[in-house]
Amino acid sequence: MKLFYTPGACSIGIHYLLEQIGRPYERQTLDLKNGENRQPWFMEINPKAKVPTLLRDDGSLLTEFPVIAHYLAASAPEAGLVPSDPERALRAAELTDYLVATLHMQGFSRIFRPAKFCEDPASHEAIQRQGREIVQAGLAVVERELKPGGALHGGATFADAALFYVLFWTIDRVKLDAPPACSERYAALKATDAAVRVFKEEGLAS
Ligand SMILES: N[C@@H](CCC(=O)N[C@@H](CS)C(=O)NCC(=O)O)C(=O)O
Repeated sequence: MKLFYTPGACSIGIHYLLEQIGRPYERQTLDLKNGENRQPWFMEINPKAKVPTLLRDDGSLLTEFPVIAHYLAASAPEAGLVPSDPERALRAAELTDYLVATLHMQGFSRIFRPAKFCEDPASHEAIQRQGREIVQAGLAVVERELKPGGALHGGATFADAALFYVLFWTIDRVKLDAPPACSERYAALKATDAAVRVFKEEGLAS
């Protein structure tokens, strides 16, 4: 397997999951800032021009964070990241999709890249504010899932891969307030050996 990733991008969640399951893999960085993802050689591999991109051992391509996360977790049953309780597995998939489709794509995209939403620089501050509001509202929903009594309180699932990067952006990058169960989960994830290796390999301060 080979992971194409960009240090500090959402691909850090898949990098974390790969380290967690312990299967052999290669990794290759892509410089998104310099548009390396749009170079012909990469577009030939992944026409979506995005990270994370996973090339499997049979040469087939896997894209979209929730799908890659589910695939990796399912390919390493011994790691126990796909819950055996079907309801909990469903909630893990639901949370992963919400983190990626709403908090990342709707919220953080506005914060990091307001020009994607409107070219006029005068509008960027308002777009970023809207992004922060989307993230904060989303975190309140995530909090209900993680706190005691919530569907994903307790043991690890593949949703942690998405929690890892969304909470990394929330707490370490943008420095927004995160509710208590989200903060606790991030502290626990960050303290794992897998996370320590990932921060080091991506050249990020932990
Ligand atoms: N829907 C994709 C989104 C991935 C995504 O937006 N990745 C960003 C980095 S965090 C990217 O590759 N951006 C490059 C670009 O848009 O040019 C997924 O779930 O994997």
